[in-house]
Amino acid sequence: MYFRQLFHIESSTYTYILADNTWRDAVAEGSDEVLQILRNEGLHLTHILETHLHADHISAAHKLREQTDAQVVLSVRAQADCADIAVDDGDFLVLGDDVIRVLATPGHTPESLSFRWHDRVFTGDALLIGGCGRTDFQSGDAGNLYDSITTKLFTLPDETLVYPGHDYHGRRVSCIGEEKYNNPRLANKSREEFIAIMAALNLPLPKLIDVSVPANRLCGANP
Ligand SMILES: N[C@@H](CCC(=O)N[C@@H](CS)C(=O)NCC(=O)O)C(=O)O
Ligand SMILES: [Fe+2]
Repeated sequence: MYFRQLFHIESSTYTYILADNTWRDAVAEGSDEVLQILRNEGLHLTHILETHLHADHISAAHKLREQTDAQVVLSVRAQADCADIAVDDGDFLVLGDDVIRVLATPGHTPESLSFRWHDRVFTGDALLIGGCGRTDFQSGDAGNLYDSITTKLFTLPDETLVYPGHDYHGRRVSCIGEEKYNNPRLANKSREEFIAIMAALNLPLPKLIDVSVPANRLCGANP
C-alpha cells in the first residue's frame, strides 16, 4: 500500500493520498500538491474523496478532476451536483485490489464522512486528535456528532489509526483507543456533557467561510 499525508499550513488541513500496490490506483482529497506527487510516483488517480464541504479552505477537487480522469466522491447528504459519486454509510469504493469503506459520521456537518482503509480511519472533521470538529455552523449538531463518534468510530478496534482532517497543534496521527480513553471532549463524557462542552466553545468563524462554502458546493470551482 502507498500512503502519504500532506499538510496545508495556512488552514492546518491534512490531505491524504492512498494507493494500492498492484494497480497503482490512488485516491486523494483535493490538494494542488497532489498532482505533482501522482506524477512523481507514477500513480493513477481514480477518486477524489471529500470528507465534507469544507468551511475554511477551497477544495482543489475540481482542478484535480480537470487534470485527471478521477471522480469526485461526496456524501449523498451534500446534495452537491458537482459530485460524480454520491455515497452513504456502508458503501465502499474499490481501489485497485483494496476497498475503502464509507462511514457516515454527521455532526460537524450533516454530510460528514469518514473513510476506513486497512488499519486506519480518515475522520475528516468528525474526530480530531484530542478534539472534534465544531458544530456551530453549516447545520452542525453536537448530539449527532456524539452519536457518530461513539457508535461509528469508537466501536472500531482500539488500535485503528486515526488520521484527521485538521490538527492545529502539529499532531499527525492518533488511534481509536487513545481518543476513546483520553480525548478531553469525549472520554467519560455523557451525550449531555458533550453537548454542553460544544455549546461553550465560542470559536471565531473560519476566516474563509463565506468564500469556501459556496465554492466547495461546486467541488472548489468558482461560483
Ligand atoms: N482559525 C481557523 C478556524 C478553523 C475552524 O473553525 N475549523 C473547524 C473545521 S472546518 C473546526 O472544527 N475546528 C475545531 C477547533 O478549532 O477546535 C480559520 O479561520 O480557518
Ligand atoms: Fe470542516
